[in-house]
Amino acid sequence: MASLYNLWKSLINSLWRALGLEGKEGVLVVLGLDNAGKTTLLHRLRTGDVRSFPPTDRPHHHTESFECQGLKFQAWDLGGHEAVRHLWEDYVCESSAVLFVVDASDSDRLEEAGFELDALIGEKVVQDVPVAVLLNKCDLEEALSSAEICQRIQFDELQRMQGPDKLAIFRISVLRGEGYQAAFRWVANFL
Ligand SMILES: Nc1nc2c(ncn2[C@@H]2O[C@H](COP(=O)(O)OP(=O)(O)O)[C@@H](O)[C@H]2O)c(=O)[nH]1
Ligand SMILES: [Mg+2]
Repeated sequence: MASLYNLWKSLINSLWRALGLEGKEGVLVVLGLDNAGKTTLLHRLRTGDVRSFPPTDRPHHHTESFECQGLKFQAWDLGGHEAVRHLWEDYVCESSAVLFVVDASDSDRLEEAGFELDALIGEKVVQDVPVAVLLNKCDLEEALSSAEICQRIQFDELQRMQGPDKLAIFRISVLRGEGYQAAFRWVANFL
């Protein structure tokens, strides 16, 4: 048992090192519409496992969290769950950084994602908290270009409000294990 635990620990250590998170402490809040890929990302961070699994559409599980070596991850589904907004707002205020996951292949819900981002940044919920926008599912052919997504979520305006050094955008594929390393290294600078 002890050696299994050590194996797991060294796996997590090397994973953390690659992300620039080794020895860092803080609370990272993961936000985004349902189906963006938050659970998959957290699962990957927790286990190194990249398997695809069915969307988490269980109605009573709009939040999940895990804690590992001084880092606490707390994820929330946004959109249509206004009742729980005050819950995650409290977390965001106290957090070290926000990871905002967007499904880059879901053209129909980009405005909705942009609306939530605007609520977060425009209403000063995040204030000085850095926000990394993760355009996920870039492995899919139907994933939109960064330029189109930026235009549709009015990224320039968000950046003007948040400040260019506190808002960054990354193209990622959790499924392929690509892109989010750069995002975490950016976030790690603030921890
Ligand atoms: N093609 C592709 N699908 C993904 C990726 N990340 C997640 N998914 C899929 O998107 C769906 C929703 O993911 P989930 O993590 O449950 O989203 P959540 O609602 O934000 O927690 C699942 O079927 C995942 O397998 C990705 O990078 N590429
Ligand atoms: Mg989920």
